[in-house]
Amino acid sequence: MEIQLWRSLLDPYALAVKELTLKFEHLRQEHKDQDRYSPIEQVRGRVKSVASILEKMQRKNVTMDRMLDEIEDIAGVRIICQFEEDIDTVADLIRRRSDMRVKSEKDYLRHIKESGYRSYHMIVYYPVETLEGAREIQVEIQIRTMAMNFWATVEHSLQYKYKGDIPPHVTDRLSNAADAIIMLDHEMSEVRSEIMDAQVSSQMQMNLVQEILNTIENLYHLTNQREVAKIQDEFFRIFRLKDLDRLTRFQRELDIIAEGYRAQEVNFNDAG
Ligand code: 0O2
Repeated sequence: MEIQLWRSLLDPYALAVKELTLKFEHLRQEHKDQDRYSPIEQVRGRVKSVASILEKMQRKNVTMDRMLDEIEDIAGVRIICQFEEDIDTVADLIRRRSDMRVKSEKDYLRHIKESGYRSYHMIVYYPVETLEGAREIQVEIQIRTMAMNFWATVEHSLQYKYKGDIPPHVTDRLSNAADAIIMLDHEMSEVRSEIMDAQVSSQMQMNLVQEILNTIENLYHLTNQREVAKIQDEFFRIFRLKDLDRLTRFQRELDIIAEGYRAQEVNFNDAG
């Protein structure tokens, strides 16, 4: 029997997971930087353990030569959302991307699994560059809410503990918990727009404060330090008011002062 070199075999999968995790995290950051609500709350990735691959091959009767084709979740990325509505948004984002191609989709939101499992799955082809050249890797992307993820994580641990044969009294509890999770996601969706507004405002404030402090720091290097100290005092006074409009006005005024000194664009950490 041919010897399997698992580490080299799985290496491109590790690269795909790293790249995709970084890309989805970047997408989340882009939303935040532009004061927009991010449908992505958290990103996680993993390469399936060899033990888990072997177990799945046995269960599905897959031979070694068919493994890379038929075990579709060797590379796995999980995208966690706050609200159920975000799941469709993320799935759409993925369908529109030019750096991956969707192979198949499974909707366990509208077709809940018998276990109570809910999630949206997409298998995508993703190209990676290796020493041997370009390769297309299959990656399973699971998209689910935080609440769905909590349930799935707990259920997965119990499946492991009871080797797939969870006793009925625990199954009943899990089933009740799955119903409660549906309710919870539904309730959160009802106040979604309020929560989104609150989060966008808080992000806007964080971005504003960062911009103001950058400008103050740039001014510090360019102008009279006593003047800058006065500006800083005024900033602290306005910051304490917790009034986003006042903070926005202050930033505009500061920009005008900074324009005079061309301080806005200067990043002293990058200079020289
Ligand atoms: P791991 O440890 O997460 O890698 P299947 O026959 O159901 O095992 P299939 O047909 O390849 O798998 O695809 P499916 O149904 O989309 O499931 C793939 C993955 O979804 C699973 O991988 C789990 O991560 C998750 N999943 C599917 N069903 C359930 C469930 O009932 N409970 C939980 N907690 N997770 C589920 P693995 O290989 O099972 O595990």
